[in-house]
Amino acid sequence: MLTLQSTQGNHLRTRKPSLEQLKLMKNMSSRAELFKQNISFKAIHLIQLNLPQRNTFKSGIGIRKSREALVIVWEDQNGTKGYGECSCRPDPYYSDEFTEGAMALVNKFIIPFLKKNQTFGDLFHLLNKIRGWNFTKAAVEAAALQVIEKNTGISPFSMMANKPLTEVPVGISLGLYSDLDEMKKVVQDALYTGYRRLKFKISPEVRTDFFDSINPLLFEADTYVSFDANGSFGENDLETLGYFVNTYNSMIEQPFAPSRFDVLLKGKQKYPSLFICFDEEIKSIGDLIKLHQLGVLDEVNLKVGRVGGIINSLEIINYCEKHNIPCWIGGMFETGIGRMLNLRMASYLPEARAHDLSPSDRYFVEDIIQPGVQMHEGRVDIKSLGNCKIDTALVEKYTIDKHIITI
Ligand code: OSB
Ligand code: MG
Repeated sequence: MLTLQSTQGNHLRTRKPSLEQLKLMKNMSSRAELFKQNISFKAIHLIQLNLPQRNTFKSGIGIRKSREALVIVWEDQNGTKGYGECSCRPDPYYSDEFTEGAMALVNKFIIPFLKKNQTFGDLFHLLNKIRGWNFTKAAVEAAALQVIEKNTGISPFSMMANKPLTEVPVGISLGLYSDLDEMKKVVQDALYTGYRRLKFKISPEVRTDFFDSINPLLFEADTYVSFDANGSFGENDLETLGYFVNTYNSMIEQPFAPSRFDVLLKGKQKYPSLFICFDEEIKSIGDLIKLHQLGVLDEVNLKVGRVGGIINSLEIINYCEKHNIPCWIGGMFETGIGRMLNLRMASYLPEARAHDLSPSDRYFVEDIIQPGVQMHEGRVDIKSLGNCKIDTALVEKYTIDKHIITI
């Protein structure tokens, strides 16, 4: 079991700019270069998919048996296509976005403002004028950026000073279990498969006695263990939360509801060693800076969609690096389209222990990219992703609704 050191109290200490960061500052012009790129527009395709999952997944948010995904395709005047995945849920229970709402937003507040030709800067401005709807904006941005990269070779990742990793360590997120034998088997399988981290969903109703019985397995293994409460603990649930704080000396993701700062302070006061990773609560760099400067943030689960896209994510990664904040990439059960982007983003986080980015076959009977994302000994080889192509026949097979909107 690894011990984490709290960054509390250190939050105002920053590193001197390293050579890498100086290089980064020099590279800032490439952001301007990207923003100047022209992107032409012919059509947006809104494709709703329903991908059967291998297993039912239960968390504090709800139960999932299949992944209802929204793929947004940007088609330019030459027929070049870029793909983005809107990874919000079909219901507004993780964030306030939901699939049908996302489609309405694109139809009403994005497409009518697109021109035959614009710069990426124009598009970025148009998207960021819209408040909220981060998953939706991120999908449009990702699709457009893919078109630009296909046409010019210029990508936002070229703004990064660090060289990307060639391999990315990944973990597994395990749901809530009501059957101990099932839970034990899943844990044994996950340890055997070689995941670099096991993340358990927890809630105030969680059976801590189940954890008592699997702890020998967990403590014996050399795998990091963490927990994700999806904001489910209130001030009357601190005793249950204490079980996880005191038993594991590990990280707890989003223990309290976003914005319940009062409960957060009570929790931190009661358990000084409570090490908090924020998920739902960080939707922008401003949220991150606020929690950091208030001294309550220990770690960040960065979801590209949740913060409104790639450009915003890279800004967050740079802030975390500068302030020594551990940061890793989270997931929303993305299909191969979103998963490949997440993995690419993860390759720019050399310090991350593991990301919530398991291989395709952990989630789906069949992914829409072929081959699917593969993992070896808990790592995904970034180069191998170059072979993963969107399989249009499979996209069709799992499509439940499709709209093509042109101007
Ligand atoms: O809280 O991290 C979360 C999935 C959907 C909504 C919220 C969360 C999650 C996960 C999935 O934990 C992790 C994964 O994709 O492997
Ligand atoms: Mg989470």
